[in-house]
Amino acid sequence: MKIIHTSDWHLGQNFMGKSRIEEHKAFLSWLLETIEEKQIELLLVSGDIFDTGTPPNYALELYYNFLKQLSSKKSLKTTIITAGNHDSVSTLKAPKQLLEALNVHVVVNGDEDENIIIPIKEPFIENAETKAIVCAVPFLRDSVIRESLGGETVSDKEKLANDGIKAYYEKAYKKAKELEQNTPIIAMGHLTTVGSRSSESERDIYIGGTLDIGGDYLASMFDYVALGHLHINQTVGNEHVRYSGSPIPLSFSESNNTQKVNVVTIEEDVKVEELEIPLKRKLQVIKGDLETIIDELKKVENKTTWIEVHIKDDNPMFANTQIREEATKLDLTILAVKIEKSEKQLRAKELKAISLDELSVNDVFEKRLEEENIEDKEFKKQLTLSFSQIVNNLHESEEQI
Ligand SMILES: [Mn+2]
Repeated sequence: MKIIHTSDWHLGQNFMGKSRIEEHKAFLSWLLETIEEKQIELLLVSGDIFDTGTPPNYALELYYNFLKQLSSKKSLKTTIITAGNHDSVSTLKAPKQLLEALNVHVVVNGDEDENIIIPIKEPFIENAETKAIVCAVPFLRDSVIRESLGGETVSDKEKLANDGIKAYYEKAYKKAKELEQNTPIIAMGHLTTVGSRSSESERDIYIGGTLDIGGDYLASMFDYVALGHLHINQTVGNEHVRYSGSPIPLSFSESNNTQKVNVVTIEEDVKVEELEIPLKRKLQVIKGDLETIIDELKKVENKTTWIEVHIKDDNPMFANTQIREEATKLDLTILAVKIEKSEKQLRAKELKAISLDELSVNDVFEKRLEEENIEDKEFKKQLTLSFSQIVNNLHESEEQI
C-alpha cells in the first residue's frame, strides 16, 4: 500500500500582509498530480490545515476544491485529515458527514464521540480485506487528555499532558489490535516529540511542557507514525516516526528548509521516500553591511522572491534608505528589515534585532540618544524635546503643502 503523509499546510496564512494563495494552489495541484503518478491509495494530513480558526474564504475554497478533485483519483481509497492546534474544531467539523461520503475522514478533537480508529479497505466492496488500520490522533486538547486518564487526578500540568497523551496512544493501539491482529497499524499525531528540531513559526502547544514522548516509544507500537506540527521534514529517532514538515516555508527562519512530503510504502516492511515539493516562491534572508546587501540584491534573479534584510552597518538608517531604493530599482520585494548592531555598535552594548517598521521616529531618536551615554538628564530631556519639535514642524509644513 502506498501512502502520502503531509501536514501543516496553513492555508490562508497572512504573511506580513501578503497572501500565500499562489503557493498553496501550486502545492495542491502538484499533490494531485503526485497522487496519480505514484498511484497513492491513502492520503494522511496531520493537522494545521488552516492557519487560523477563521480562515479567509479563498482558503476554504482551496480546501474544498482540492477535496473535490481528490475524488477523481482512482488509486486513492481513503483520505484522513486531523485537526492541529491552529485549526478550529468547528470549521473542520462542519462538512464532516458530507465528506465521509467521499471517503474523506475528518477527526477534529478525538474525544469519546469521535471514531479515530479507521480501517483502510477497498471502498464499496463487501468483506474487503483490511490493508491497514490508522489511529487518527488529532492535536489533543486538555479536556480530551484528561478524559483518557479516566478521572485520575494529576496535579502537575506537565505530567498530566505527558501521561494523558501516552495513555491516549496506548488505548488507540489496543483498540486497533483488537480489531485486526496482523495488519499494519499507522498512527497520526500533532505534537512536539523529544529530540525533534523546530523552527520559529510553530506555536508552542503544551505550555511549559517538554513532552517525554519520543520516536522509540511510538515506534514500539506503530508501524509508521505520521506526525505534524513541526515544519521541518525529519525523522524522530526512528526511521518510521516522521514529521513531513510544511509544504511551503512559513517564516523567514524556514527559508533554508527543503519542503517535502513523505511517500510511505507498506508491504512486507515499511519504506519511506522523502519527495521534494517544487518551490513556487523563494523566501530569502540577506545579511550584512550596506555594500554586501546591495551586492546580494543584484544577484537575486527571481523577482517573485520575498526578501528579509538584516542590516549590520555602522549607519543603519542610511543603509536602510539606500537598500529600499535599490530594491525598488531592481523590482524586488523586501518584506522586512531588521537592524542588527555592527561590530562598532556592539562594543557599545546590547545585541538585539528590531524591525524598523515597529519603531516611530521618536523611538529611533531615543535609541540613538541612549548610545551617546549622556549623563546630564536635563540636557537629554532638552534634546528629546527639540527633536520632537523639529518633527512636529516638519509634519506641519508637510500638511501645508
Ligand atoms: Mn501546529
